[in-house]
Amino acid sequence: SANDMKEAENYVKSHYAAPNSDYFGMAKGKNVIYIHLESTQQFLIDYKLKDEEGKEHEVMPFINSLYHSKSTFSFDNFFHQVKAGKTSDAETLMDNSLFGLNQGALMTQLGGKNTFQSAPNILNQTLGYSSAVFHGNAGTFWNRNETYKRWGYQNFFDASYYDVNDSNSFQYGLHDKPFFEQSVKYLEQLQQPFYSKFIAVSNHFPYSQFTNDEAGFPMADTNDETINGYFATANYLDRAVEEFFNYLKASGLYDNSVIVLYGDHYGISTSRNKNLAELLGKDKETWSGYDDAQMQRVPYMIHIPGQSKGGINHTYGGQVDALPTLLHLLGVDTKDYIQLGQDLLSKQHEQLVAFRDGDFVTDKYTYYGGTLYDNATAQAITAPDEQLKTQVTKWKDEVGKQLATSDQINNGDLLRFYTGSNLKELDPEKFNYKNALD
Ligand code: GP9
Ligand code: MN
Repeated sequence: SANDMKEAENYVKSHYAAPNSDYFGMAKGKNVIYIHLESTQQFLIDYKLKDEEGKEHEVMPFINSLYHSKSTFSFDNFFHQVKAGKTSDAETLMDNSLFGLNQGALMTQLGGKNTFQSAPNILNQTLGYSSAVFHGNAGTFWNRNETYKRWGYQNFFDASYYDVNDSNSFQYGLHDKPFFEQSVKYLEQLQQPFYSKFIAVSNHFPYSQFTNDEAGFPMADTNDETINGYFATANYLDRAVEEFFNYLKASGLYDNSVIVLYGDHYGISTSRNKNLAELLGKDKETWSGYDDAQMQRVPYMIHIPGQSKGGINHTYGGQVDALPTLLHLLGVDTKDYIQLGQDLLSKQHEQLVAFRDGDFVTDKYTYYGGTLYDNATAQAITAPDEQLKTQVTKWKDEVGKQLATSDQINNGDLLRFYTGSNLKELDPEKFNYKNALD
């Protein structure tokens, strides 16, 4: 009901983090190009895989160069917050600053029904942005073709726009190099400024897409085939992204764009982490829930060509924080929007990262699977003092409130009652994803 919306609004207002004037509007007027790094975890950044002879191979040299660039706001304590909706949950978080559902996938269950106030719609109505998603898989996967209309995406280039065949694809669609290559002719026709997202997919489980020879990158040598192939597919993704940047530079789009790279969720599931331990220089025997929690970091980098205020930012945050961060860089204040995250560059940003199941991480503590850990020692805290106990209870409540508000908004379809922003109602039926740009 409208009353429930009011309650959610009160929470959002009380949780709002104001933009930092050092960064607000820094990327005003620029195109936005999201590059979705499938299954890419933060530990791959700067990682070098040793081959049988002990020679080191850098997994993601190009993305590492962006990560260390002064033109990039890079975050090394940024966590995914997805659950069963995986990629689609990450998209929900990044485009809406709302969580996915606790069970199943929001995009499949509610994406074709609910009212949203998503990034492409906000940017269209406030600054005249056009918008598009590019993805070399069937448009129905995760109910994207319906959901995107309600998010305000004007164009969706799904597999039907690409030449996909047995030799350039696998079960989740077109491989990243042909994907970026074939996307260019559509991207060029978008009206600027645009908000766009490229969902690359080659680095998807089971990571057996390439054999050793095809990949041109060594396989890891563990007893776990999934882990063994992961580095080579990540390397392929890296090289595909580099090719895409080369195109952006050649076309002139690069200088007018903000390019945001993010990992959607883990690539190696928690049940396999012990098999990965040795490659990370860790002891399998002492691997704990603490370590599993730390593995949920994913890359988040905002590359703004021409500026040099970037660097590696250690703020703790998650995918829910991405939209307010980006909008503030583009010069759109988020105070009238219903967004559950906080600008990572805001002085008011609270370093409390909710996992979808109620666990959480802060800059000092990790609460995972019912156990509290000290980040400084990686050890469980079995007897916290009163002060810490009170603090942990407060964090649990805050995390619970953030997740519950998200669920109320989504399950109650509450945004249809929201009138506190200047956004006009969006008619999803006005978008037709067939024959775009004809
Ligand atoms: C395929 C895709 C995969 O279209 O986005 O999603 P995931 O399995 O990672 O959720
Ligand atoms: Mn995914």
